[in-house]
Amino acid sequence: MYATCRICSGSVKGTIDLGSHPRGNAFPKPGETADEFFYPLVVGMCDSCTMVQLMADIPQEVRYHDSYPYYASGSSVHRGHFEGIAQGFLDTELTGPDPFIAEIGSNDGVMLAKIAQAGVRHLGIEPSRHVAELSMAKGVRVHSVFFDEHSARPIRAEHGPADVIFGANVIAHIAHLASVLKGVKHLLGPRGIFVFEEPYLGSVVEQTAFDLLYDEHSFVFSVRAIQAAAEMYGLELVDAQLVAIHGGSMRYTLSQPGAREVTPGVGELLAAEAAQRLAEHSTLEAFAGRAERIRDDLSALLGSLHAQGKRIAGYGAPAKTTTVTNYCGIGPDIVPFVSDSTPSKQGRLIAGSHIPVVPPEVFAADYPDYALLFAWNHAEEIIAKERAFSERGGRWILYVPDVHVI
Ligand code: DWN
Ligand code: ZN
Repeated sequence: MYATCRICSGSVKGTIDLGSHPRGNAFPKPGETADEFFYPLVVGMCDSCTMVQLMADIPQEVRYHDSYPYYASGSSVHRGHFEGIAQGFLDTELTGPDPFIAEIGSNDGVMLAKIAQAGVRHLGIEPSRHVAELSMAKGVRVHSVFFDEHSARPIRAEHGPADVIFGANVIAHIAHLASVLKGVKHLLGPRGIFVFEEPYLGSVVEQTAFDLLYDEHSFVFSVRAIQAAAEMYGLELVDAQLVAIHGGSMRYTLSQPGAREVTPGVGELLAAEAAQRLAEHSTLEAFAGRAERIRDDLSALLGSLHAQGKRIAGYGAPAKTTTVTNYCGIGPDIVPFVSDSTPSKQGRLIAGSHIPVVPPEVFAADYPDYALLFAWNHAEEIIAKERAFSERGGRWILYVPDVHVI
């Protein structure tokens, strides 16, 4: 299976085929599952620019609907992370006479609220209206549009060039990335930086985190592919740093060409990617083989626990839950409910697998024997919070990087 590369128009060879899947964050209500949207979850790499991407085209309006249920403030670790990023910008990049920072996909304002408190000129660009409203309540200025080369023009005309453009867990979502890079080129000041962090292909491959593949992730970035994409659209990759969030992310910094010095980290990461053979189709094929092994091991473990009469609950309903439950055939017969702290997900179902999402109180009221940790990227925070479950003999099941019980 081949597709045309969204970045360079080269040829993308589909190598990871996880079958037919619904949208990761659809969360249908019970009784509203008849017309679920399904698409083929096939991911491949471009022969020319090496960008790893979803083969299918999914209209973005279908994804970031007004009730998009993800809140970046939902974890205390994430809140601290984004407040730290805001403070970093305030200390280093936003120190001039009248600095300006724009954030693409500002979500519930977790980062920009701190910028707003400091009285610095800012603009959140967030198409999902209800999360935009949450950030407005925190004093954040928001423009409810999709960012691209067209919407960037009136933003620059009104606010002037940006000292910083930021995006977290959003840039890899945008299928029209080429147009976003053109928009960034236009909005970014001569010494400005475009900083974005996204789940990292190197970490996804290393940990076999197949559940990070779903409709919202149009791309899984590598340093090599981002360097090529930046160059193609008149920007330069000047820094890249690994970040321990979402199971392994990379923070990229782009500038206008020649405006900033390229840090040694870029070369070091490129060398590490070459050693990992990250730009080879065979690496993705091997990843797909390991994902199948995890699927078989997890199905076998859950089946055997169920046969022994053990009670199993799911913990956390991130978008990843949709991929793993649908790929592994896990339904409410084996995992009768998933506990999640997000009110807008509660009372709804995991798309496709139709496991009901319930509030954490249901989990605590009658602890199961095993908890399948779908939000494995928050393992430390969750396991610490749920100490009482472990103390009463409860065990956690994890499946990344392999199936294990703790
Ligand atoms: O790209 C994306 C990423 C990286 O973030 C998005 N498209 C959306 C989001 O993906 P996700 O849904 O996989 O995010 P999380 O942060 O892994 O979601 C964690 C889920 O677990 C949330 O629904 C909240 C829940 N949770 C909980 O119930 N109790 C989380 C914590 C920390 C808890 O204690
Ligand atoms: Zn390409």
